[in-house]
Amino acid sequence: MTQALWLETVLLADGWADRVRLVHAQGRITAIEIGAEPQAGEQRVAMGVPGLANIHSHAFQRGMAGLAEARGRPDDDFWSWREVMYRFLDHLDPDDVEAIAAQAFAEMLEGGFTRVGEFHYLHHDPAGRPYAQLGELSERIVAAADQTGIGLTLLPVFYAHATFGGAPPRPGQRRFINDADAFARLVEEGRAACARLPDAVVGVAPHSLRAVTPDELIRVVALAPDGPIHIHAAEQTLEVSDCVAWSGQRPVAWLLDHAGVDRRWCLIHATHLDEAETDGFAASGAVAGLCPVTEANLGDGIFPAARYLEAGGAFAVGTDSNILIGAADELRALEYGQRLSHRARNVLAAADRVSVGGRLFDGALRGGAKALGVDEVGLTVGAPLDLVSLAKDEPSLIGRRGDALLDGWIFAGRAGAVDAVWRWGRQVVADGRHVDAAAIAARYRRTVEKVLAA
Ligand code: NGQ
Ligand code: ZN
Repeated sequence: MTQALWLETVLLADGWADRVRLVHAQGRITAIEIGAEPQAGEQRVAMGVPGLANIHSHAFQRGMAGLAEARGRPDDDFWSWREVMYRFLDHLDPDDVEAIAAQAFAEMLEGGFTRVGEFHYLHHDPAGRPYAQLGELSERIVAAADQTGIGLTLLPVFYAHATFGGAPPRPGQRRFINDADAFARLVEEGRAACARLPDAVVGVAPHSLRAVTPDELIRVVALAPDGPIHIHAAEQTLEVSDCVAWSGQRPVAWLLDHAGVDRRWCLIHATHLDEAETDGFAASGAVAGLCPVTEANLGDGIFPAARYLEAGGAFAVGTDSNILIGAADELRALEYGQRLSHRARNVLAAADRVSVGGRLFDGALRGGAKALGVDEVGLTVGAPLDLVSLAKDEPSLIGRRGDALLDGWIFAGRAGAVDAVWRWGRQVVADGRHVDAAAIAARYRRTVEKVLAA
């Protein structure tokens, strides 16, 4: 069935346009009319932007958001946070994983993301035994995507070792571990599970150079020869020094030299780069998968975004630990990290795009599509109708036009700035809430109460 939306102003793939009708059928845009008159009975939107990709999520971690913010030992750091996270995931059964993922995915839609790259590494039961169906927990991620309507790029994670040099995994990692053959089956099952979603993509995710040997990396990448291929890299200085001790090279330098990193790849975090790595990475065509809110929360450090963008590097944003979920939050944190470290303002603006919001939104839109294996970028004929409506009574949007709307939303928008979202042509957020929010939240509440009481 053909349907249409009429927008007062909207950011199309080739720029802002006014009085636009987006005609869509079976999830995709079939026609765009600019300078159109609204028709009686047609749904109207004041200000629209394309939905962004959230390129890096561990959905289950939403369930422990805010629970690791009290000091556990005087030198709390990323690694002690990871111990808390491992203890939390020890309790989750398949229903819990689905309930938490549905809550996280609903919040992503409410926050302006219309597709998620789920970096999915929780595979086995709490004792580390495979479920009767190996891909049971991938199925649950797919079910949560199906229920919420979010676009899914499933990234099954290969994890085999505790650190560099093929070290055996630790007990806390038992739910993640597969050999190469089992992993190949897991990817196959993930593809089969995703067949029920309209436009899902399945890639692969070697977890990190800590968790995967070079031989395993080759086998894992061969399972998704066209990508997307995602890997955590250089988030922590300990990983950098361990990698140097193992190979004589830093993680990103090693990947660039040995792994065939190109536009199929997304390097998650890539926080700690020297200048040669920054420039080599930017030239590789791969995407930097930045997760600024989580990176701040975990005390990771600051990605050299100014130099990387100057060198033409592609980037996208992700919510990673899901401590707080929102597209504007990630883009704001990305720019603020740069302002704090450079003691300057409007650091990530470009000569040909002086609006920081415009530059960051456009960059994250392009990089996000590339990283999640989506061909179309933004609102254009043939692309999915994945649309975010900004609230016309949001104070920080009053009297703005064009990129100033993005600056207002990203830097000054409050909760509620996103008032409606369409994904695959269907309205999934109305009045700022997911259309199924009540049921999803009730199930999430029961799950978290149960898990925290355990
Ligand atoms: C993860 N999260 O896989 O959930 C990781 C922590 C690790 C982040 N890196 C575990 N933010 O890297 O070993
Ligand atoms: Zn991660």
